Amino acid sequence: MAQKTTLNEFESVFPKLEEALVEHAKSFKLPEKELAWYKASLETNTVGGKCNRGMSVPDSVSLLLGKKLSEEEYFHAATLGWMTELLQAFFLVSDDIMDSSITRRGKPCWYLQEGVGMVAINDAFMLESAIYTLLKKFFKSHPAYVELLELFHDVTFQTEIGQLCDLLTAPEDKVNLDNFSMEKYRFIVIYKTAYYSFYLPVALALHQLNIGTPKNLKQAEDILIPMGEYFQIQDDYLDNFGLPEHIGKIGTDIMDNKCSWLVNQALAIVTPEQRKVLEENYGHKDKTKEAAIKKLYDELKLEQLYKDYEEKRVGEIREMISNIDESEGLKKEVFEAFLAKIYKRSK
Ligand code: DMA
Ligand code: MG
Ligand code: MG
Ligand code: MG
Repeated sequence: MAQKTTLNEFESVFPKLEEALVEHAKSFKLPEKELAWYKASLETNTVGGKCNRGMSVPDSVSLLLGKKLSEEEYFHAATLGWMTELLQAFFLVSDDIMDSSITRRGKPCWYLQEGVGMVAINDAFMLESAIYTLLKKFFKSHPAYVELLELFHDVTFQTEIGQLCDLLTAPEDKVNLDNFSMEKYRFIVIYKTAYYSFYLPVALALHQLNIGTPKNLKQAEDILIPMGEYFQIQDDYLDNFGLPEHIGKIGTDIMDNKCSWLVNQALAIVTPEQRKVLEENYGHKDKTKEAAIKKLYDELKLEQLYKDYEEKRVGEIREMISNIDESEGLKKEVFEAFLAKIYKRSK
């Protein structure tokens, strides 16, 4: 029988990885002060989240094997999981700078913490490098080492083109609602979120077990990309309708002029007068204007629209899962388990 990991169990692996990363930095005689900085950045930015992505690696490996993992299997799966969390940390540290965000995981964003500032940019790069340090140390002799390396490189690029499109579609103080469309939206979210958050953990699990066949990877991608798209739609919904106490961050999408799911839904149903409200108030760093948009979203009943979308989409994803071909070792439960983690989430 497969066994689900717990946050405690998963987090208990992190100190070993941190030690390996610190030892690696020490091998270049990195001075004490910088070593302590690196440790603080690793701990603050990598640990303390929900670890949905990271924990999905050991959970998937266990489901694929249909048994509780041995200590060694668990360590390797959790190490791959922590690499997804390092990739996420790299993206979040930079995303918060680019989005002018204030809080993350209930604390000030890293770049806003005492004495950090733009050093955060280099810290983001170092979080990314840590992935490859760990990969080399723990997976160098794994038969899928090159596949793992390429997977991280490919997914990183995919996320970066998504972020590029997200940012260029949201220029500061140049509001043009005609730039938004659901087609643009789908491109942004598939690349900025779905690949690294959903495809990556499952692809890592398949490679750990040497069943990353073209057929298995393709089937995983075909389901996990729509699932990741749904996840980012939840993120956009929660940006406005979620409670900061739950989501650990304060929404910035309206002020940031983002091509969010909500604004696209609004554009599809507004009257000409309501469109004027959008045109005059969207995308400004002004609390009163933001409040006018929030009021419009309520009038348009976007909360209910989202809930209806969620039910419909989850039904469709379940249908896709039921059609999976398990002949090369893939298992439907991997996708069911991932979906269960995010269905109706409030954080
Ligand atoms: C998330 O986009 C994408 C990446 C690559 C971090 P976002 O800016 O909506 O995320 P958040 O709401 O967490 O700032
Ligand atoms: Mg952001
Ligand atoms: Mg962003
Ligand atoms: Mg968001």
